[in-house]
Amino acid sequence: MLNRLQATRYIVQHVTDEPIIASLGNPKFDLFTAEDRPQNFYMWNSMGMASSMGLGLAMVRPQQKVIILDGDGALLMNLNSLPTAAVRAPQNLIHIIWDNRQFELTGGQPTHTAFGTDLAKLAQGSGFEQVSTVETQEAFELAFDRAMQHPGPWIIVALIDNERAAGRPPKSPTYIKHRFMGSLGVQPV
Ligand SMILES: Cc1ncc(C[n+]2csc(CCOP(=O)(O)OP(=O)(O)O)c2C)c(N)n1
Repeated sequence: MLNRLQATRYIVQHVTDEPIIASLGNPKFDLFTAEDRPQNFYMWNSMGMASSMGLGLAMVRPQQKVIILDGDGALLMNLNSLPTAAVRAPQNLIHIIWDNRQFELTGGQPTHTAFGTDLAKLAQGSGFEQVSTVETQEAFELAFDRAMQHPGPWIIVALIDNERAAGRPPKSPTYIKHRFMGSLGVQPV
C-alpha cells in the first residue's frame, strides 16, 4: 500500500516554487518531514480548511499549480469544498486526498470511507472530470506527473497505510503565514 511520506517526498522533489497547502496533523507532519520550504502552508487545527484555502489560492493565482494535501477525515468535515471547487474549476488546482480510512491523529477512529464512502465518486458527482484513485507509489507518481503537466482541476485519492512521520513544523501560525505570504511575493498584513 502507498505510504504518505514516500509519496510526499516525491511531490516536493518534483515541484519548484508551487505552493503546497497541507491539512492539519499527518499531511503537514509528512510535508515538513519531507522538506520544509517557505511555499509550504502548514494548517494548525482548522480541520477541513486546507481544501477551501487551496481553492481560493488557485483562483487568485491561475498562473501556477496549487497543491492541496488533505486527509479523508478533514475533507469529510468540509465536504462542500468539493462541489464548490468543481464549479469554480481552476485548471491549476491539484487536490490530493490521503485516505487511510480513519482519523488517525486522534486515535484511529474510522471515517466514512472505512464503511464504503468513495471520495473519488463524490468528486466525480461534484463535477470533477479528472479524478483518479491510486494505491501504489508508481500509480501515484504517474497521476501526480500528469496533474503537474496538464490542466485540471485534478483530484487524486491516494489509499495509504497508517505510518506517521516524526517531524513537527513550527507552531506559530503567524510565522507560517508570514513566511508563506512572503514566498508568494505578498506583503503580510
Ligand atoms: C473541528 C475539529 N474537530 C476535531 C479536531 C481534532 N482532530 C485533529 S486531527 C483529526 C483527525 C484528522 O483526520 P484525517 O484528516 O483523516 O487525517 P489522519 O489523522 O487520518 O491522517 C481530528 C479529529 C479538530 N482539529 N477540529
